[in-house]
Amino acid sequence: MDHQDRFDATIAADQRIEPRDWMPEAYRRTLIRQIAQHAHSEIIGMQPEGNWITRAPSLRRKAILLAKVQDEAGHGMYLYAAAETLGVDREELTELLIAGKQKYSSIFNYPTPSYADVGVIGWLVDGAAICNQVPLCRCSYGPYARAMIRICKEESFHQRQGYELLMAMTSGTDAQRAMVQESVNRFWWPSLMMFGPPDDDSPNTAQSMAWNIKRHTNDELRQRFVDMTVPQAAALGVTLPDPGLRWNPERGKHDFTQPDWDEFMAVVKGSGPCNAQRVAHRKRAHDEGAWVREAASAYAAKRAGRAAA
Ligand code: FAQ
Repeated sequence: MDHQDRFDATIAADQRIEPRDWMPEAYRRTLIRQIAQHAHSEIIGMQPEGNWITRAPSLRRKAILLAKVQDEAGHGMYLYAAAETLGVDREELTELLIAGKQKYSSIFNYPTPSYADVGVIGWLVDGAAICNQVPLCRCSYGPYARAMIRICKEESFHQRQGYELLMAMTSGTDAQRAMVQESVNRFWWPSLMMFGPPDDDSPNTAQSMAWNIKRHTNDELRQRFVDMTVPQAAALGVTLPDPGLRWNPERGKHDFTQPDWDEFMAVVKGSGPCNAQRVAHRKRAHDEGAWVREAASAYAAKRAGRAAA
């Protein structure tokens, strides 16, 4: 059996590919692309909510938000580590992000002007992330699949904290309920875009599904998210801003309006409301951290020298 046959047989048997196994170059490249984008999303995704850490309305809310944002940094680290098993370097991936040569999720290019956005991000954005990521725990590439197990457990805590915050706000004053509704109106459409373009316009899905990297198409997961979210919105007493949203008894699913795919493409290409700000902030943090990386390498070199002596 040659390398390719062994790889094909492993995929056909729904088993895992591990870092030392032979893999086709295109499989490696697709994984690096997806895992790097995912890692960058976690790291850039710290910014919209991080914006509220200094202004959280109580010590309890601040502690919860700090923990969530720190978890996102941790997710970025697990994912960069998974990408490194494919032969790339984290430093190199960060440089590509800062140079605008690798993507991160469109959702993080929208602003967070209201504290209700913290709850709505937890509910809708983490909710969408969970829908998309639970199937990735069964991805054919071992290190990515294992990283996703831990990430999904933490994402479900994130989703709960968002929902709990929204429950508190919607049981509060009219002004608080209005804040929640206003935030839902802004985040609903970008949340639907998180799943990627419609299946007919998704160049990567078919091959990624054949390789057992993706387990469902973008449209299947988007539908699952809508069906999951509708009863949660009803329980909160908020309206999802889609006049076309209704239960379809024949399909046993909700019909809904597609988001504005031209807006999605513009955001992905760099013209979203916060793209420039997000990347500039990441670059500043990276530049300011240069001395830490230098000190860590000097320390590691010194220890290696001592061990060799
Ligand atoms: N934004 O052919 P497809 C989180 C690109 S959750 C930007 O369908 P694919 C947690 C796509 O890369 C968010 N670009 O691609 C959190 C491709 O371009 P390329 C991160 C997008 O890969 C919560 C092109 O469009 N989650 O961080 C987007 O088969 C709260 C054509 O698309 C993940 O990354 C988009 N929304 O499917 C953190 C999950 N959608 O690469 C903080 C893992 C598509 O050819 C706070 N990733 N594109 O140049 C995936 O599941 C997949 O990569 C998809 C895209 C589903 C995102």
